[in-house]
Amino acid sequence: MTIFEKIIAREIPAKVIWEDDDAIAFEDVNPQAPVHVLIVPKKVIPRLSAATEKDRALLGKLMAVAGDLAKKLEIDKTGYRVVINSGPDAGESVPHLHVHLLGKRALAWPPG
Ligand code: DGP
Repeated sequence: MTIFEKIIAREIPAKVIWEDDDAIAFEDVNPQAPVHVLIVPKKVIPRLSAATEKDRALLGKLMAVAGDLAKKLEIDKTGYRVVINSGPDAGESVPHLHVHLLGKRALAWPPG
């Protein structure tokens, strides 16, 4: 079980800000910006490169939820970044697909 499955199962605590039957969003434990939320599908998909044709609607939903939460967290006007780290070169550290939503500060580009 990954750490995110344990959060979904409420076996370990997290600051949950939104949830429905398909996904959950909670604050990142190691925030890289004043707003740093992880949007995690409840279906276990290890990473974006492991998603299949069947996951397309779910992937779209994760993006839509990121936009909704950006509004809820009032970073939609100042701007925000949505990131998925897939695989070792991207620095993926938890093998359960998740979308990072970062904002409330100016973010550098290109990323490191
Ligand atoms: P990534 O590097 O893209 O795989 O991002 C994994 C993120 O997960 C990282 O920013 C830190 C966060 N994280 C790891 N363990 C926990 C945890 O137990 N609780 C919470 N809230 N976040 C975690």
